[in-house]
Amino acid sequence: RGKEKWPRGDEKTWKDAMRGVHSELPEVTKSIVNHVQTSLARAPYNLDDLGAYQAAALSVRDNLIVNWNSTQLHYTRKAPKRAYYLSLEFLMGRTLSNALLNLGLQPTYSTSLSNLGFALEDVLVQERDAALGNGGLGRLAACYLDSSATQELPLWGYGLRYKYGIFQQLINEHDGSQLEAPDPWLEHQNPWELPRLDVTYEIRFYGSADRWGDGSGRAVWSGGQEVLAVAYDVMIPGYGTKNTNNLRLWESKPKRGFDLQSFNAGDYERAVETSNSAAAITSVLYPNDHTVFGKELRLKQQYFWTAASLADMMRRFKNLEKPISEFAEYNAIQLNDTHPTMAIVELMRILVDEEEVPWDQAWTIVTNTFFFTNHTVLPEALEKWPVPLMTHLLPRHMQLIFDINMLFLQSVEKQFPGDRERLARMSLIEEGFPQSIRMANLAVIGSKKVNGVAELHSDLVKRNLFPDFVEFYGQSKFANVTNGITPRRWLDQCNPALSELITTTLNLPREVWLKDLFKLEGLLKHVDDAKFQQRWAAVKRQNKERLSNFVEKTLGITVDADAMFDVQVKRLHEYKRQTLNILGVIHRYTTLKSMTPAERKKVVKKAVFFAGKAAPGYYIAKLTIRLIVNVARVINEDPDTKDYLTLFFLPDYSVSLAELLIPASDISQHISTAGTEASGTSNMKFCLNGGLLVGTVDGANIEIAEEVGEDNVFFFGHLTPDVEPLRYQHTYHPIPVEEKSPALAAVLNTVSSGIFGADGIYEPLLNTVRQGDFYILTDDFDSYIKALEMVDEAYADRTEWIKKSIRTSAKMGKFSSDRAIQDYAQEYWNIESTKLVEE
Ligand code: GLG
Repeated sequence: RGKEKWPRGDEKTWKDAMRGVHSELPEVTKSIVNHVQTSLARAPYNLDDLGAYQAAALSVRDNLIVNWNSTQLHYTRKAPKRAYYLSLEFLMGRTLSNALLNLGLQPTYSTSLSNLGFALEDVLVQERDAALGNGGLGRLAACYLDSSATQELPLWGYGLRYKYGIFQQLINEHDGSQLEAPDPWLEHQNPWELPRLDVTYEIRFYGSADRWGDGSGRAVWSGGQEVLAVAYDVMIPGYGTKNTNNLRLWESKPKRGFDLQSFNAGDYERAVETSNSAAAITSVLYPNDHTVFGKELRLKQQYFWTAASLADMMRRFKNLEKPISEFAEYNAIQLNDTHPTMAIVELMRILVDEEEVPWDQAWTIVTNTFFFTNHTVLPEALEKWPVPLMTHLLPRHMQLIFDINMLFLQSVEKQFPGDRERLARMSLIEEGFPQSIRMANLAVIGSKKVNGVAELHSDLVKRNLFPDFVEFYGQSKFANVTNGITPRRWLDQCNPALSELITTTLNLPREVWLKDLFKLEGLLKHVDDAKFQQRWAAVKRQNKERLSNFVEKTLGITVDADAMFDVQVKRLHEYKRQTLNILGVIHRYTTLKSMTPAERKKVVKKAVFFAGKAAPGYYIAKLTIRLIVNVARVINEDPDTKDYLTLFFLPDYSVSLAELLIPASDISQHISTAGTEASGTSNMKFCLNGGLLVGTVDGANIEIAEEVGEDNVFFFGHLTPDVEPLRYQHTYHPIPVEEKSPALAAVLNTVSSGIFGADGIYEPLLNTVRQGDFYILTDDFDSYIKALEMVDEAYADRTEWIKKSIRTSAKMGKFSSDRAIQDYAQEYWNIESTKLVEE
């Protein structure tokens, strides 16, 4: 030993803090050091960044717990109406930086950590993402939690505490294909959750249901298997307020350790098996996006979660000592897609069987409590459960669904006598072998209001998904809430330099504009100010360098930060058309190849970035990834072109990676077939950070263009009403690609020629375009290429481009999730802000 040396930070600060005698040290420093010594039981000598993260997180958590406790107590005392957001997915990402921002403790922790020898930014990246979601739907839920706390609304989230979140994506070095690895995110302790071992409920599966047979509709459900739901609470701090909301996640556990009888009989394996099957319920997040597999375990998850959540709400409501008839006056429940639809049936069961509420009154309570958001019009994503499976797993609920359906169809019959086809369309039961339950129909009839997530989408929900229901209930049950994003994470945290520039330019405290995003319009006054333009461009440049450094570290390839950064990041799906993008890249590559060196010099340099996961069983999506990776390998090595065009597939897309990519984009692509992307939310994030949008006339792209002005976006492609006729044409009167788009045909042939991998491996992907072309790539390719040419042209005029970028950010006020959550609070849930007041 001998040469023991203080490794990091200020020795005296450490020693004073450890002795706990020095009163002049900041509280934060003492608290961090105290957690190092006690909670972590570590010595400062060998403390690394991860240890520093853990100690800092525990110290921040102490603050959160105080606020969280006071908020919950305050809500209990005031007993306001509450709202509950039921979502199978919450894609939270990292928490520490968000908690620091919302608590206003960023500067304090930065200083304290630096005195202890750590840089805040190195500490922050030690945190693992909480990735309990697939994509937009899960991230939307996370943004809404942030906004509900910020707006001081009494809202709780309810979800599942998956042991494994979304899989980790790896790229096979050999052939470029996607590999999946588990995401054991709880391996290190999670400081952001509070286990509530005292908050548990018993959840029943299987067994039998016996009707009373007295005409009351009541029944007794007994037997089967019981599983324990244990609550874990995640604290959700609001920005610029002490209000701290709650996200309650359920973990499943066997009711009694394991089956002692089998164990004693010497059958150890069987004894553990029962305990495994209970634990399996919350073990993994289903990695599917826009596809539904009718797996029993998934239905188990849905019921386990909704039953535990409702039992919890019921217990809280009972503490108010109000008559059960007032349940809907104190509780509003938002269904995030059809996943929590069983909650409708479960509340019916509780009311009818347990609370002995007469059927009609129970149904009135239910239909005043629930609200349903639809997130997609893709038919393959609308959930349907086989009747035999439901009967086996939840026999009582199957009876209730049949009863609800019978009474519902009677009322339809009354309004539309003799219209049997209409009854068949509206029924909760779809005929077939086997019969199945249409969860979307159940969600509609069990809810007070139904909404889509952008204007166009809400329109399609009415016209294409539920036209019969609109006729039956009238227009007013169906409405729109355009999605939003939290500007705290998606501007201030991910782009601190831009946030700083905005604050000084608006000459407003950032607390003001971060809570009222319409204030960004004030930037318009400065759009012609050359100094401001320069600063704006410098921030973008700095973010591009930050991304370049990351790419160099992870992929070992240098990126020229002078190039235009063109980004498409989202789940891989045919309707999102990453294929269109990669075929466009190949077109650009072959065009460059055909040029003389002198001609190439005039072309705008471009770096194209892709990231996104494909569902493990989605063959075509995985093949698209493989094509992107292999095209990148060819292009990035080609001495003729690599100075003008580079291509990157960044593995393992996540919230944290998005935070790095989004601020660095010059353009981003949102190019779904018109009418297929319900809203999109990353489009909002890119535009908020001054990236321009290339897109189709789809989802929230339309409303973004309305706000920022059509001359600041690059639109292309056919419109929604064109899509069906084109599909019809592709199916019944196909025109060869060569005829419709010679340019596209040439690109397809280039891929077929084998320069990105021989043996025809990409043929199945290319054939989706050559035959059927369901996502109308052939029809949109030429106008897509034109749009990209216009992007190049516009980019060449740097000043004009910077102005476009400023104008875009300035007009993004509408897309704050604060606006969206207020819309839900006022128009749907009827809940009010309940500010925590200090006593
Ligand atoms: C969906 C849609 C997106 C939408 C998101 C949030 O596909 O267009 O933005 O929900 O509403 N499943 C999704 O990601």
